Amino acid sequence: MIKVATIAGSDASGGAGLEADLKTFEEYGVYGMTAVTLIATMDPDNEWAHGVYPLDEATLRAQMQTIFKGVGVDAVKSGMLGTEYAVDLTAEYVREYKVDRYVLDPVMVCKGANEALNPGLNERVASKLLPLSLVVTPNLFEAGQLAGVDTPSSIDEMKEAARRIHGRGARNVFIKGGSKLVGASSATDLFFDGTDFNLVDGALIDTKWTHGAGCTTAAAITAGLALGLDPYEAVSRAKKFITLSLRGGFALNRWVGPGNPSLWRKGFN
Ligand code: PXL
Repeated sequence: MIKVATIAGSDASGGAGLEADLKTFEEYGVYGMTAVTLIATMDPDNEWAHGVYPLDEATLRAQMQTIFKGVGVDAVKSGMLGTEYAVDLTAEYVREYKVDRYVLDPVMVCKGANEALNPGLNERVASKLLPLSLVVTPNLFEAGQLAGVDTPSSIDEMKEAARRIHGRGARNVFIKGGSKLVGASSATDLFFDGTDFNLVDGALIDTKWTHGAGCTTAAAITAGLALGLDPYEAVSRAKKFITLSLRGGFALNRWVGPGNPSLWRKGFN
């Protein structure tokens, strides 16, 4: 059995975070494990405002020991880390266990917000984790932050950000969210392996129910890598996976709605 792990937050509403990762791993037919960094909650009495409850360092380290020393992994993903020690433990275990297929999803904000929750932490993620990553999966905002430039607003600016992020140590850079560029008529993401740029195109799905799309995409890339795909193949398949999932997007309540990754299993691919 192919085994993958996610080091991520739990989203109590189930659409993002490690819940999205596990659902995606299941669709890919790989065995998923979790090191929980924090629990994210949403307040129905206060416009779905997010609460963040980190787990302490010893609890996180114990989960890392379970996974890396106790079992072993074919690929690893990290998502919302939330604390300095979660960043440091991720770097320590990826390095010590020589994890080659490590996907860094540099989660800085939940959807809607466009302000980094913790700029100091983002810099720590960039300096400690980019050099260990096989693939990094920023959205436009995160790409700007990692690259030290304004949020890209054109394909050329996405390319420049990708170049800079590659220069900081990521072996492959996948910038998501070209659909947000002015006038975009398709969902165009950008893949850069340090030599060539590839535009990864998908249909632009007209839905506001996209909660967890970033987590799902990075989890799909991780599972694809674990199954032996090369980075570009893994990204291309993940793009099909998330496009299909978003076609099945649905409302959980008036504030939030996730995609539906199970459409993949149901044969809509
Ligand atoms: O989608 C970003 C994200 C990642 N991880 C967790 C989250 C969210 C957004 O809600 O809750 C745990």
